[in-house]
Amino acid sequence: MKHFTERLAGLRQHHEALITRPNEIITPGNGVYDRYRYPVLTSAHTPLYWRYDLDPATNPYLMERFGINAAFNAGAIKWEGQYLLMARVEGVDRKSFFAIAASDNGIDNFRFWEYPSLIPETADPDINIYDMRLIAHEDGYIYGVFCTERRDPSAPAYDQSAALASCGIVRSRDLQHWERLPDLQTPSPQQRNVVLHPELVNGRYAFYTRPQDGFIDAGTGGGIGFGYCNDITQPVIREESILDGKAYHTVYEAKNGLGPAPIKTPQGWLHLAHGVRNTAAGLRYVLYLFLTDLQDLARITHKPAGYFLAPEGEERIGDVSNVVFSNGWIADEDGKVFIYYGSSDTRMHVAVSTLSQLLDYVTHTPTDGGRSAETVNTVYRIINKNKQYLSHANAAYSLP
Ligand code: M1P
Repeated sequence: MKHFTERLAGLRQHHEALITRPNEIITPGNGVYDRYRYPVLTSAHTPLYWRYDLDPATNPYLMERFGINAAFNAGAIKWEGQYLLMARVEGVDRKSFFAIAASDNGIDNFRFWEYPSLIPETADPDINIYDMRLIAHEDGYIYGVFCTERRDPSAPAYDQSAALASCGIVRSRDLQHWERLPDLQTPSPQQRNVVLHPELVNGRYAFYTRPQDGFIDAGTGGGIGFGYCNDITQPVIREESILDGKAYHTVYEAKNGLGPAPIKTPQGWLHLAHGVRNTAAGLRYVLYLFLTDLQDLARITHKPAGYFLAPEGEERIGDVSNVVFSNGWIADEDGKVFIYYGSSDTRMHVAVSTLSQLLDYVTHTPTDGGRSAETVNTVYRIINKNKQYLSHANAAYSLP
């Protein structure tokens, strides 16, 4: 009993220290956003009372009865003055579920609510659910749009990894009670990274999609798609167009997908997405930004070349290494933007910017010239413009 009590005190102290650790900006940064040193959520942030049986009679060794493997790819929303992350929490049994963690400042002190979220099933139960996008829609509901995965019924018995990905939809008015709607139907055999646009368009619901042939490979699909649905309670998209396709020798050569719902700005809808390319070391996931027209939602007006944020340091390593993935951001009333991203399918981080910095980035960063020679031209243009500030060719600066 003494061992139990001492061990529990140690666990509690350790857990509390982790949750209350102040986060700090990594300087000097790139001027576009501030990265923060510590992850905002990890598996170790989950409450001890989810993982341990705290009864000394039934758990004398105080061992973990249910292990949590990871907490990542969270949807995000500001709710009653708090920053909420609806994380993809993955048990050691490899099943993901959703759980909400709240913070007062958006950068640290994220604490999980007492219970994980209860997501109702459809008649065809989900085997695994993940990557929630939270959308405060103009119809008054908060929608949760996520990936639901089931075994491919056509796969032979020897193949136990073939899966079908579809888009599941729930909605709520309090983030506690969720109503499940039918899964979204689209012309594509599989869907992942589906996002609901936050406003109605001529009375219709608009979705960003990501058509794909296979579970991992986008195949003939891929690209961020777009389509309308007339009735959200019977969600069907009959026509899907590609808004932002895959492109040779770019960071979204293999596939891409939208992140969170776009933010409305005076200059257009600001989008955060992930791009994937293949390397000898496997797939590499990075984040990029683009802007679409305020009226014509499927028309990109600005798109910087390359990535906006790529894995760095410990972010590079995890269950699926070399991955950053975002499905949640929060735009505050004062113009601050909290960009939440998962790294390597393991943990959650935050980077903070402002709408004005992000718009400056998206409208002034050079676009992809498509070839190395154009990249060199871009660097030449920057150097030549900077000439007036260089007092000596390779060295000193004389700034205004
Ligand atoms: O493992 C990397 C990511 O893979 C999937 O993203 P996509 O469909 O674009 O390949 C998702 O499973 C995502 O959760 C995961 O982080």
